[in-house]
Amino acid sequence: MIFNMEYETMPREALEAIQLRRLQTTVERVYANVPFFREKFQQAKVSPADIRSLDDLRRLPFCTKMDLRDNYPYGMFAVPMDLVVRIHASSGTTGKPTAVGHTARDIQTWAHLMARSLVAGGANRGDIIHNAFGYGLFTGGLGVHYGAEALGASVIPVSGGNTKRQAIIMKDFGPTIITGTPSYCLHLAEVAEELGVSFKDLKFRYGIFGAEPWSETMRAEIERKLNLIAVDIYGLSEVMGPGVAVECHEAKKGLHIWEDNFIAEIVDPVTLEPVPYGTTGELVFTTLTREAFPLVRYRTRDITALNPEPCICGRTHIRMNRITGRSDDMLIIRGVNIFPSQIESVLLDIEGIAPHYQLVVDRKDSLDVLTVLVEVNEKLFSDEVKGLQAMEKRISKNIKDLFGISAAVKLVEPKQIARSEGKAIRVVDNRKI
Ligand code: DLL
Repeated sequence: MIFNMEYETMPREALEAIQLRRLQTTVERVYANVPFFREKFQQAKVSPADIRSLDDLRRLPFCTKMDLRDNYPYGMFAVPMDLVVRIHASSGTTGKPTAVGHTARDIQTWAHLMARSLVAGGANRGDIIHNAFGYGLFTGGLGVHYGAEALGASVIPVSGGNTKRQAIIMKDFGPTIITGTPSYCLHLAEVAEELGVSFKDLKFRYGIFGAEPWSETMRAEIERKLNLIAVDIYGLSEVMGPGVAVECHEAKKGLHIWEDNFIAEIVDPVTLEPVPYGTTGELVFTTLTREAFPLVRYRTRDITALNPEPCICGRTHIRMNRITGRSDDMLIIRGVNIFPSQIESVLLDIEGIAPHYQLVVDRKDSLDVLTVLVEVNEKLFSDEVKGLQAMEKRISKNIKDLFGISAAVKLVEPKQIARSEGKAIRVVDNRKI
């Protein structure tokens, strides 16, 4: 089934005509209402009147997460606060996260795009959706929730965590669709098995997973363990939340980007020049319908390639490959986005800690485990064991308070962490996904 036949299967020409009209409106809106964009456009010597074709998009400057942080919290909003009905924030950031606002119409558009995405992923009216994405500032839980309601499916707002209870709910409530991060849902499957709840006896047909990188190998494992068909959903809070792009269950080969709402470009992360279809580079989005938080040429740092080939599902919207990495050092640990520099700021607040640290990430029982190795100075290291343990606990607590995730902290002797000739190796990611 296709949720919005007219728009999802629109011929390219008509789709591009809509894109141009909406791009012009967006550019006018940000120029009039967001000083940041007005100044950037003026520096680049472009004005809204210069945008006469989709190719003119390339004349506009890029924006980055740093720009959003600089204008924190509401500097990038394009509407007065009395029109903002919801505020989300990007997860796991210290001090200055990114705040993103939505008008009532933004929420409606998002719910609509999520409904499209759920249907593309195999859901329908009458389905019962076990939504294991976290509810809160993170957009996953509420994004899926509103989409499920717009579709007319029944949604169980179970959120993340409390895994044993989830297993019981899955058995008793008979959900037919599961949504969540792929790693958490695999973990959930393992816990359920331990409790004697077998996915073979459950009613799941499809699982719609995202918010973190995963692979074809993981898809095969999830499909086998959870006994369902698994599809990939993508999004980011700055641009909307989940539902920017999704795989169709018919092809399971690349994620359709809802192009009537977003223009996607792939650029070389170094030269920032657009690259041809099929070439891997950094994904850049321009929003076309966002009212409260429109973005022009936002660099996502996600690495992928675009595929314009027609799809067997009949949707005409371009597909992007699975995200294969990032052009920065952001890590996603249990769905929480973390930059090594943010851990660094926790460490440097503490006396006696040398500026050498390393984040080691492993995956145990399908869950990410973060270990933070931290060098201490000679003086501190000669302290009693009790003092060192107390410090490990303190750092671990600070990380938990700031990011909401548990990390094992290990203090090590001076000069224990390997020095590199070039950039320090801050992250050792042992996860095989
Ligand atoms: O993760 C929104 C979302 C929720 C997407 C639920 C899908 C499902 P943020 O917390 O802002 O938003 O994180 C966005 O997560 O730039 C990617 O690096 C990564 N990401 C999201 N989806 C995928 C995916 C949500 N399917 C950042 N595959 C993005 C790989 C993903 N990475």
